[in-house]
Amino acid sequence: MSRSYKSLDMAYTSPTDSEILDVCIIAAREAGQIIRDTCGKIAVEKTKATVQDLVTVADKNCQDLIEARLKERFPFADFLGEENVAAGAIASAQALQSFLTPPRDLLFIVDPIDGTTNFVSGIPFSVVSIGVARRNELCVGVIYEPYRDELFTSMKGQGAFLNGEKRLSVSPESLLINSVLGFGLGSSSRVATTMIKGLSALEPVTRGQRALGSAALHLAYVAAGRLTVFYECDLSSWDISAGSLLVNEAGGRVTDTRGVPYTLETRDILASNGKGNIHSQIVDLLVKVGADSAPIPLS
Ligand code: LIP
Repeated sequence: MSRSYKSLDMAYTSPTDSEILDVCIIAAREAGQIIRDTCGKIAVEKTKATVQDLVTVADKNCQDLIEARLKERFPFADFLGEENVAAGAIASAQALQSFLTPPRDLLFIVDPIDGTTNFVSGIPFSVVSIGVARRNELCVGVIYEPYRDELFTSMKGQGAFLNGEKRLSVSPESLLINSVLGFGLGSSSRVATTMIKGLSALEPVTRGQRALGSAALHLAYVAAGRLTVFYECDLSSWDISAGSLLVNEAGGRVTDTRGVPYTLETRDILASNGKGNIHSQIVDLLVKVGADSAPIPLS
């Protein structure tokens, strides 16, 4: 059901981005403490589309906590959480579409634990990701990495910050050959095959490649200038919405892998520092070798 605040016969004042950010930070930090305290100690509860696509009780607990905190303050907002959506790319795209048409006054897009395989394995590379959109336009992004207590935040038009004080800026590097590329192989052979094709083309023309196991963390690192580029196919809105706003607000560029500007429906993402010809060179290379998308089989 679409909730338009104006249609409800109740006094409602739209919250400011700053008010939204403050509550997202509280929720992200609380969920982050669960992640930090239980990393490597929680068994896999089930798998989703593939055996590589893991879910634990912590994913659901963190999502429920985040939703409760956000709904306490913004009861009429809509909430799209990874753990509420059936497995697979088609279900993910359909779930998002149901929140975009008609547009919602306030939509929270949440991945409670991005980097679940790392979390299950005890590898300290997983984050909470909260993207916020007003009528389909991103306005707030929060990514919290609890192991190093690094809080990456952004509000549209107001820059991106680390721990609320250090302004984030993408890498100044302008040459592809000096670029460090973050990537993920996804959770299906269909995506991995495409990604490996892309990496085979990019490896000879870049300085290094890193797979940290979390799309949101990769995007936060592009915004922070630690990675030059992040590339991955077939991701969901909850993996990349917060990080895409961070990269844009840190002076970077976010498109799909064919160079089309990012939207909430983007699934094949290329984020870069936007310097020199780095972005366009990568787009041209991916399209040339057929690594710009991982088509979903219709049957
Ligand atoms: C993960 C992404 C990662 C991708 C994995 C998985 P999750 O999200 O962050 O980039 O390669 O397949 O989708 O499932 O840990 O929230």
